[in-house]
Amino acid sequence: MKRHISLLLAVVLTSAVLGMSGCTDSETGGTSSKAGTSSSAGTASSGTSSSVNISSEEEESIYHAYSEVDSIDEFKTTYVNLMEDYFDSMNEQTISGSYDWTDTSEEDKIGLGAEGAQNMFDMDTETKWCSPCVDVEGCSAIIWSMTQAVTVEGYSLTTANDNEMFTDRNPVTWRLYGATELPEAITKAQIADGTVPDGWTLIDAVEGANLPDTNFTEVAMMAELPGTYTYFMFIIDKTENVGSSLQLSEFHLYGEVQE
Ligand SMILES: [Ca+2]
Repeated sequence: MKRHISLLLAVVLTSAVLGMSGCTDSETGGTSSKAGTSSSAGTASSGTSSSVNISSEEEESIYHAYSEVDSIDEFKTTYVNLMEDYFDSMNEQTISGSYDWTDTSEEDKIGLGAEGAQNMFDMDTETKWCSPCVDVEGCSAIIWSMTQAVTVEGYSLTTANDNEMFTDRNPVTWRLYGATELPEAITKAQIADGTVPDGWTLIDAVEGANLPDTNFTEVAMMAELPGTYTYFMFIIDKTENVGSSLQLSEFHLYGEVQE
């Protein structure tokens, strides 16, 4: 049985046309220092929202409001950065915007091909995933495997080198799933209508985030539904400017390892 969620994507066609901006015009930034901290903006739900209980209520929204952790330093002290030691590989099921993230030909390395989703997992904020989400409905489902099962308690997103210049590239609405065995491939149609293949379990879903338009800024959130998984899927449902680009320099899972 597939989960259905009440996904409200305000796809404004006019902004999709007027707001387009590619990723390759962005390379003049990157001069700011790496902030590495979050601004404790947390005012919304904090870990117990029942709005993510999607067990059988098809019309019930799984999303909760965006809320950063109060202290990213304490967060990092409490939990292990799971991506640092246990990231295994990107999965070929990944749908990364409008282009093929697996294309690493030399000529593509000067453009979008060098800014594939795998750049979110290299522990380097100087490299980024930049995706032209002009087809924002069903735009992106980033799928990867870990070297072993890990227990995810929270996660973080890090802005990229030029968010101060391009202030419409942050994700606004997203979902994070885990699986113990790799499910069948998700399709763009499924992403667009909010369904996922059997086997994926929701970890967290945020709606209406307002990430900072600053460079190299890591913001962390607690997972609403912590769990232990080997495979993960990160879906972007909406960006700040539908039709413009999306970018993140890093995506980290935090939690514990089951030895
Ligand atoms: Ca990176």
